[in-house]
Amino acid sequence: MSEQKKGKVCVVGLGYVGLPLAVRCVEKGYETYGLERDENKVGLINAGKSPIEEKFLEENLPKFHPTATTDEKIIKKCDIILICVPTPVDSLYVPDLSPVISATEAVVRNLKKGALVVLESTVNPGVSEEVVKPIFEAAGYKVGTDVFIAHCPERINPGDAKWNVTNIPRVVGSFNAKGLATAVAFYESIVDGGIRPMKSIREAEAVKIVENSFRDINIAFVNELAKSFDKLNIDVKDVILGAATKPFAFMAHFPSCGVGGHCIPVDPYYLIERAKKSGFDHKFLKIAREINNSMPAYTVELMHHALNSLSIAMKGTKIGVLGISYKANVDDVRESPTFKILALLDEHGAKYETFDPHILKKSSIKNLESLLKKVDALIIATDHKEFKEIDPKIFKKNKIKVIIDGKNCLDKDAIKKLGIIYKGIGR
Ligand code: SAJ
Repeated sequence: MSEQKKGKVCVVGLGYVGLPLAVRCVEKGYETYGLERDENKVGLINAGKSPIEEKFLEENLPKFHPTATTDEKIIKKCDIILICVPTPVDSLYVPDLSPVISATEAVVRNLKKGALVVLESTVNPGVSEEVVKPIFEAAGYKVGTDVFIAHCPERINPGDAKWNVTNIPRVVGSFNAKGLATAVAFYESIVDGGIRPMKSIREAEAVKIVENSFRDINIAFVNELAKSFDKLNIDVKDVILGAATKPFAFMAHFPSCGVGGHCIPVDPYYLIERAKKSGFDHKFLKIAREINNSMPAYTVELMHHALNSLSIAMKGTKIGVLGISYKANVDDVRESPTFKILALLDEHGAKYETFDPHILKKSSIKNLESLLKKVDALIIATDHKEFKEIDPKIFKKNKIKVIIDGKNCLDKDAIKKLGIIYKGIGR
């Protein structure tokens, strides 16, 4: 799209997905607004400060910040609306589309005729057709002429130094050729990676679910291997790294204390639930979810057995849990396995302290040294850089008796040489 033809953009939801997208639109010359319900975030963003600890945002937001507002009427001015709201699951893993529905309703209330509305939130195949489109039609809009609806699944990878909103290839689907062409042209104007038009909006919705389910089942595969190899006394990490020397047809994933985040543990449930409505049972996806959901308990059991081998009960023992974030070097706690680990430690009557340098507010102790002084055993729940750099001698100095390395990120041999019981996940 050339400069003069560029319309005004409104990004609905300025979180991990929407904010980098809005920043990129500003950088590419679009008059860009952000509709965000959190007033604090709005204030920070308008002051050019990132509410999220993220390298891309901290570097680019000060230079290219959108105009953020809590007022949905801003949509009336805009030709391109990008919906980037969360699509969580509830405690029974049933998908919750309410954020998508309320965002769509806000767009309908303020629609500028002829606008392009793109849903970036991850949804199961069918949501654009069965949920989003009817809301526009119920308001009397003709989809494909009064409004163009497309789906371009988000692919933000928090904490990734290489891949970000500027260069990650995207897929786009729509309800008709004009909607598709408009959406493809828009994304080609802001993304340096390729844009693949999909056969229909359903295929575009399915892509994201498939790519994240692919990751979830591969993680479940190595988590099951870890449990098996613990019994066979095989170091699963060494085996995976060995298998990864094969330059084709193998993609390394690694076992851990659990699968967290807003994507991987959530997205498969969208397909499981929708396929069930059409009479198909995704056994394999469900087994993978069960295996990954079992890892926090497996981790706590490893601690239980290790303490018992020293004739120490879990009850009353002080255990330090290092890491609250679901993923290394980010400050995101969504679906973090740490919360399940803490609940299980509670059930065992263990006393615990937590420390995460990226999430100090939720840490019960605000620095590593103070925590090490107070506990007898450790669970590493997040492989933050700060934890991987700890000199194992510090554990010895603080009389740590057991370390369960939930991310297989510490030096097993160095720790064992110091006479500390070390157990990883599958090593
Ligand atoms: N995890 C493992 N073993 C692995 C990889 C991850 O246990 O081999 C755990 C992590 O510790 C974390 C969870 O799984 O708790 C998710 O990790 P992730 O690296 O997949 O991080 P996410 O949730 O940020 O996933 C994003 C996804 N991006 C999008 O959905 C757009 C995902 O598609 C990417 O594949 C992933 O980043 C990535 O590749 O890093």
